[in-house]
Order: sequence, then structure tokens, then C-alpha cells
Amino acid sequence: MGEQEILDALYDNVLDGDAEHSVEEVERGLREGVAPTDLLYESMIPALEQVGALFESGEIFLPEMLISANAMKAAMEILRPHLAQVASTTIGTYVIGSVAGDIHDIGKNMCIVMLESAGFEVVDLGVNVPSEDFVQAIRDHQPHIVGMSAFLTTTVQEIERNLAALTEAGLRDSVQVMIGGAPVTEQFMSEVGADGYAPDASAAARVAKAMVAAG
Ligand code: B12
Repeated sequence: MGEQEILDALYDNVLDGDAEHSVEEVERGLREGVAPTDLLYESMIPALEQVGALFESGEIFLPEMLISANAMKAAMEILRPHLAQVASTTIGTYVIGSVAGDIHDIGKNMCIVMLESAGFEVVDLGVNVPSEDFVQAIRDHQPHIVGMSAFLTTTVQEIERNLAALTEAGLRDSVQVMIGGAPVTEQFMSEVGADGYAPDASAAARVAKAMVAAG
């Protein structure tokens, strides 16, 4: 089987939500020497984008979106160790979570993989994280950076709520705030007064490293 056939088969399986065959195609790809980043960026992520487009146009519904997400997650489990290794030296602590009301976490989890390989010790607060939990985690872990993921136009306002909660708790000056997720933009970052933004997981790690280096 050629590289393109593997990428196509992986795409179809994630799109169809077939976890078992998605895993098989990732394994086949790795065995045949396909670059792990190609499996991710040329196949798995485009498949999820297509899932989103089909959902938006009403051609598929929530259950289909969910089984595709599960296929993606199963395939990611196999791919993760090949994408990045946990670094041997720690450059800082990074607390991250998906904001209140938001249960999307595939993108957040990819950021975690890249942040760990860049040398961050990551504390993952999970999904649907209320302001109080961000505040408490910052008190407990005193991270260099707190990352907030928001994936819906309806949850992106939670970022502002969280920033206000940090200010209220007297913590805003002790931590840098990075934000991301599909509806988040650099302009939004400036508007709400966050310190960093990145459009994808690799950039998130790069920007975070630069933010720590700048102090
Ligand atoms: C999978 C999926 C789901 C799964 C989530 C499973 C899971 N465990 O994550 C399920 C089925 C549960 C789901 C539910 C819903 N979803 Co949904 N979902 C998607 C889908 C198809 C893929 C998301 C994804 O994983 N993308 C791939 C990752 C790699 O990309 P990413 O998320 O953008 O993350 C990258 C960057 O944003 C960045 N990043 C992420 N976090 C951070 C953090 C920091 C600090 C930084 C710097 C960077 C960063 O790096 C990541 C990696 O490169 C998208 C479609 C799409 N095109 O994105 C819709 C989508 C996001 N969902 C949508 C909707 C509407 C919903 C529901 C409201 C549907 C419903 N009617 O119930 C619910 C909401 C549930 C909730 N309360 O959160 C809409 C949102 C529309 C909008 N504009 O708000 C989308 C866009 C689909 C669409 N086109 O209509 N969904």
C-alpha cells in the first residue's frame, strides 16, 4: 500500500468514525515509514474538519461527530509517542484547560503533547473548567503560563470571565495567559488583554517557550 492510499484510508476511517481501522491505518503508516506529522496533518485533522463541515451543513448529526472524535482519539493514542517525546529538562509549568461549557479537548490535548515535548510540566484541568478552578490551580501550581482553550463562539466569552476572575483574585500579574481554539484570534487576544495566542499546537509550544524566555 502506498503512502497516499494509507493517508486516504485513514481519512475515510476517521470520517466514518471507525476507531479500529483508524488505529490500524496509523500503525500501517508508521510501519511503512509515513511521517507521523503527515498522518496527523494530511489525514486525521482534515478528516475532522470535514466532519465539522458535514455537521454544519446538516448532513451528519451529533452522534456521528462524536464517533469520529473517538476514532481520532484512538488513533492519537497510537500516534502520540511518535509525535513527540517528553523532554528531559523542565523549562516551566503550564496549566491548561477547556473553558466552562466547552467539552472539546482534542486540540487541547495536542497542545499538551507539544508543550511537554518543549519541556513544560503540564497540569491538565480537563474540560468544562470554571473560573474558580483556573484560579485555584494557579494558586496551587504557580505556573508560568495558564492556557485556556475555547472551541465554540458561545464559550469564547468565558476567556474574559476567567481573566476578570484572575484579576479579582490578585493573580493576574503573577501568570501569563495564553488562549487558543478555533474561534480565538490574535485580535481577540489583544481585545481581552491576554498575553499570548497561537493557531495550532506547534505554534503554541513555540510561543510558550518564547514567553518564558522573555520572563
Ligand atoms: C470533534 C468535535 C466535537 C466532539 C468533541 C469531542 C472532543 N472530545 O473533543 C463533540 C461531538 C463532543 C462535539 C460537540 C459539540 N460541538 Co463540536 N466539533 C468537533 C469538530 C468536528 C472537531 C474539533 C477538533 O477536534 N478539531 C481538531 C483540532 C486539532 O483543532 P482545534 O480544536 O482547533 O485545536 C487546535 C487549535 O485551535 C489550537 N488550540 C487549541 N486549544 C488551544 C489552547 C491554547 C492555549 C493555544 C495557544 C492553542 C490552542 O491548537 C490545536 C491543535 O493544533 C469541530 C469542527 C472543526 N472544524 O473544528 C466541531 C465544532 C467545533 N463543534 C461545533 C458544535 C456546534 C458543537 C456542539 C454545540 C454541537 C451540539 N449541537 O451539541 C457540541 C458542543 C459541546 C460542548 N458543550 O462543548 C461547531 C462550533 C461552531 C461555533 N462556531 O461555535 C464546530 C466548528 C462544527 C461546525 N462546523 O459546526 N464536537
